[in-house]
Amino acid sequence: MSSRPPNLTFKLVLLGDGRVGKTSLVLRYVNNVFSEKQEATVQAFYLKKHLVIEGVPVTLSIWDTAGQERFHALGPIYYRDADAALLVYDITDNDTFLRVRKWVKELQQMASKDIVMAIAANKSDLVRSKKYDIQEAESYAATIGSKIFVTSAKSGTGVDEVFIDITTHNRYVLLYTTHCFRPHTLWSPVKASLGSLCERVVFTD
Ligand SMILES: Nc1nc2c(ncn2[C@@H]2O[C@H](COP(=O)(O)OP(=O)(O)OP(=O)(O)O)[C@@H](O)[C@H]2O)c(=O)[nH]1
Ligand SMILES: [Mg+2]
Repeated sequence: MSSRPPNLTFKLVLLGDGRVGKTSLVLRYVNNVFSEKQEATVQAFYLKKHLVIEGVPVTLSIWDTAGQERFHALGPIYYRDADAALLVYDITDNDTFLRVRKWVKELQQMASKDIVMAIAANKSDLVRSKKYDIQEAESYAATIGSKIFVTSAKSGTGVDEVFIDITTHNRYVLLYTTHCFRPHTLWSPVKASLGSLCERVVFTD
């Protein structure tokens, strides 16, 4: 392995109903901008973000899909080989949460069984008193081994947290940062068994 740590590339797909704020979350995270007049996505939108997790450079390949029903059938193109899915709903509109459940079912049947999922309860700036009713969403997230993040693309609340958390929980990033990038911390039989994995987990940007 070279002394320079390799760049891990990690594919993240955003799914959710139309108008819930998927594109706005991505643009807030990558470019730190927000528009009240964000236009609906047609098919999908791609952006890249470089970040460093535990000293390891990671490239996030972000596929922001179109939420309008007429684009639903395109979903598999984007989630088929995704490492993670960020499921977005609008905290002020319960119907959009039902759509999250539908996407989860579809991912469980069609996507990689190792896909990491997180849920963003977006538009939290629209909820007065900051008393979010996300209990139902939290219980549901627990049943699918996932977490809820309360976000606002408008104010920026929770946005970095959700993207960083989902990246950190990617199994390759976890394995690489804990087992490969710091091999001296490993017990040697474990190191030997992971050796080939560490060699394989080399992605180029
Ligand atoms: N108040 C508020 N408005 C938001 C937030 N996020 C997005 N919006 C607004 O909601 C509308 C839809 O946002 P988009 O980011 O286009 O939603 P989308 O999920 O990408 O929609 P599709 O591309 O149609 O799937 C826009 O007018 C945004 O300005 C937020 O956190 N708070
Ligand atoms: Mg969009």
